[in-house]
Amino acid sequence: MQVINKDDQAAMAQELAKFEQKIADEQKIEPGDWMPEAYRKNVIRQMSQHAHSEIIGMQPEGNWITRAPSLRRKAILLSKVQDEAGHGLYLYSSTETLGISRSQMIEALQSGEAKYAQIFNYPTLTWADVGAIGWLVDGAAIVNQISLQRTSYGPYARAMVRICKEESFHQRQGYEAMYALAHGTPVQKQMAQDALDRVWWPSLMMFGPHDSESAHSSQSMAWKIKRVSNDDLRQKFIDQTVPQIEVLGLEMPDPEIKWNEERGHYDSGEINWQEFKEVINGSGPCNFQRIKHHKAAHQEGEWVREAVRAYKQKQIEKQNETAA
Ligand code: FAQ
Repeated sequence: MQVINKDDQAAMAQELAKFEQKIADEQKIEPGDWMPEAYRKNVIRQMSQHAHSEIIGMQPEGNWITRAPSLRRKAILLSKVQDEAGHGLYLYSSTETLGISRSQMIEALQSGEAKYAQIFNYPTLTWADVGAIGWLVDGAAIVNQISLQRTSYGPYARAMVRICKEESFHQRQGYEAMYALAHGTPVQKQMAQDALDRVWWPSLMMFGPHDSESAHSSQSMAWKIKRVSNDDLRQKFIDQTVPQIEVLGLEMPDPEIKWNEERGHYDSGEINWQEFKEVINGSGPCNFQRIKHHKAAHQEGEWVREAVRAYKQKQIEKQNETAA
């Protein structure tokens, strides 16, 4: 066990007080700043899981790129999926500022140690699912990410500002695709309804367990890593989405959705938390397939990493030659 002497303890207490003051003053914590180890670990956990979600999230939609119903839809979907890759890359880079390498994060994802958003473990059965993902999944992601623009870790907050702008386009294109289906033939409308019914509940689960069950919330809220609670964000999403369902002319995916005048919010039914637990613990419909595909794609990209290493080595040798 490491023994900390009194001087070191006093210095640490001072650093901790400075850190807490910064948090209280709404200042950002930056990569070179002192931070408690538990803060660093928690931000790495959340940011890397967020990055993994963006990357794994490319798979369900990527499945439809070759089958998009028109050139316009295909071009939009291609650029959206590329945006998700970009989001993953900003987030991996920002997470690296906390002293973890990208390969360590990938290893944690592939071994199952690190999670990613459960929603991406469901299949995309029809074209309408692609619309529903843009509308509901990106819609839920934005509600959360807007609050994360004020997260206390500087690089994460700045990444969120850029990501939110792109997610906003994603949400709109998804809604527009759903609108076209909902106002199309009876079969297309039914496809839109089925996609809404299937994607609705997993979208609500994206906000995580109820506040009372959330392991990390109280510490994350105290350190302003999270700015709004899981349940409050979920309610915000429900309140903004129900009127959109009405505009689409679709049936509510949950018969218990009802405006509550007293609360000033929509009431809704209870989420199937057993299903949530199973999916986050690896037993969702597509968990195995998602990680298998990730491993294969990562393996196929090994030649790029090899080339980067060889190039770096050459640069070092050149520098050494010039210095000699
Ligand atoms: N899925 O104590 P809490 C996107 C885990 S980006 C899987 O409440 P926390 C873009 C949680 O990790 C979507 N696991 O946790 C896109 C923890 O497990 P751990 C991703 C979940 O962190 C769109 C345990 O349960 N967005 O969609 C989930 O305080 C379309 C206890 O939970 C973010 O990651 C879940 N849904 O709150 C891409 C936003 N919920 O780590 C392609 C940033 C909880 O101890 C297509 N993250 N868990 O093993 C956050 O805001 C938070 O991490 C929460 C969870 C709110 C997700």
